[in-house]
Amino acid sequence: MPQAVISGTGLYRPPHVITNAELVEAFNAYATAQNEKNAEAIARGEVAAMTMSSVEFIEKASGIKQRYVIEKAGVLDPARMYPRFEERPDDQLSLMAEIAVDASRQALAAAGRTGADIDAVYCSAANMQRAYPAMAVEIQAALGAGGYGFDMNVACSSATFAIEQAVNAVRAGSSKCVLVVNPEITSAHLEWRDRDCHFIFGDVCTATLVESADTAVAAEQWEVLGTKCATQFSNAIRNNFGFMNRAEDSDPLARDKTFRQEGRKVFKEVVPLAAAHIEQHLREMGFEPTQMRRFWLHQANLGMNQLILKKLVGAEPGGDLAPLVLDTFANTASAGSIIAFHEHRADLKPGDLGVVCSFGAGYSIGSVIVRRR
Ligand code: CO8
Repeated sequence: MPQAVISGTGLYRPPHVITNAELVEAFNAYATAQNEKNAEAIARGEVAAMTMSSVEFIEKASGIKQRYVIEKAGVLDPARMYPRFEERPDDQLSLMAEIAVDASRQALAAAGRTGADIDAVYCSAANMQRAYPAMAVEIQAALGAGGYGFDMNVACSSATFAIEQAVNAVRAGSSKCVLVVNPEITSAHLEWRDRDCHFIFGDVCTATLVESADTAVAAEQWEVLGTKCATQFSNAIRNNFGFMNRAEDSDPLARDKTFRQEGRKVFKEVVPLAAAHIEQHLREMGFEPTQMRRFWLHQANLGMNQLILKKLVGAEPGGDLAPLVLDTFANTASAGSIIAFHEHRADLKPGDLGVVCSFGAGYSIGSVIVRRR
C-alpha cells in the first residue's frame, strides 16, 4: 500500500484587516442607531435595547485581535454590516474559486508540481458559494488539473476530513496527487450585527497537496502516519440557510440563516471531546502526547486550546508546542489548523512528529498525525 505524504501547503491571505477597535466602533454605531430607531418600543419594554460590544471582552474571551476579510467597507458600514461582493457572470471565475486557485498554486509550487499533476480536487469548506456545479470542478478546470473534483462540508473539520479522504485515495491507489482546498469566506455567513459572535471569524483559504510517497518530488515532505475522524450530532453551532428556505416560505434574512452558536456550551462540550480524541488517536498509533513536537490545533478560542493542551501534556499553548494564529486570523473555520501547520513547521527536523487537529460544528473532530521525512 503506498504511503501518503503532504508535499505542500498554500495560504491565501485576504487584502484587508479589521482590528477589534474598528469592529467594535462599527458595531456600537449600528447598535446606537438601532436603539435610537427603536427608542419608543424600548421605553415601552417591547424591544430589548442592544448592548455595546467591547475590545476588552473580545480579547479576554477569545484571544482574537484582528481578522482578514476579502471586503471591508460593507462589514464596517453601520447601515449594512456585511461584505459587499459583486455578482459575477457565469463565464467569470467565481470568488471562491479565485481564492482557492491562489492558495492551490502556492501549494503546487511548494510541492514542485503543476496543475496537470493533480488527479483529484476536494473543495472542502463550511459553506459553498453555490449548489452546483461543484466548486471543486471549477477549481480543477482553472488549475488545468485532470481526474475529478467534488465538494464536501464538515464545517470546521472540513480540511482534516478531506485530508483523510485524500490519504485514503492515495493509499488505495485510486489517486496519486490530491489537492485539498479550503476556501473559507466566513464574512458572508457571519452575523456581524450580533455582539455574541461578530468578532469570531475571518476569511482565508488554505490548500494542501497529498501525494503518494513513491512519486512525490517536494524537498519538504510530511508522512501521514494516521488520520481519525469523529462526529457527534449537536445543534449548539448551526446555520439554517439552505435550498429549502424558499419552499418553506421562511425569511432568507432571519437570524437563523447565518452562523449562530451557544458559545459556552460549545466550549465546555468540545474541549474534553477534542482532548480525548487526540489522546486516543495517538495511543492507537503507539504514541504518547508528550512525544509530539508540535500540535497544530483548530483556531477558535485561546482558552479552548489552553485547556486541550493542558489535558494532553500539561503545557500552555502558543510559542513552540502549539502555535497560535487566531490572534491575527481569528477563527477561519476549517482553515485554522492548516494555517498553523503552514506557518509553523519549518523549524521541525526530519523524524519530528506532530498532530493537526480540528474541532467544531457537527460536532466534528479530525486529526492527522504527521512525521517530517
Ligand atoms: N462585548 C462585550 N460583552 C459581550 C460580548 C461582546 N462582544 N459578547 C458577549 N458579551 C457578554 C455576554 O452577553 C455575557 O454577558 P452576561 O454575563 O451579562 O450574560 C458575557 O459577555 C459573557 O458571555 P459568554 O458567556 O458568551 O462569553 P464566553 O466567555 O463564553 O466567550 C465565546 C464567548 C468567545 C464565543 C466562547 O464561548 C467561545 O469561543 N466558545 C467556543 C466557540 C467555538 O469554538 N465555536 C466553534 C464555532 S466555529 C465552527 O464550528 C465552524 C462553523 C462554521 C463557520 C461559520 C462561519 C461564519
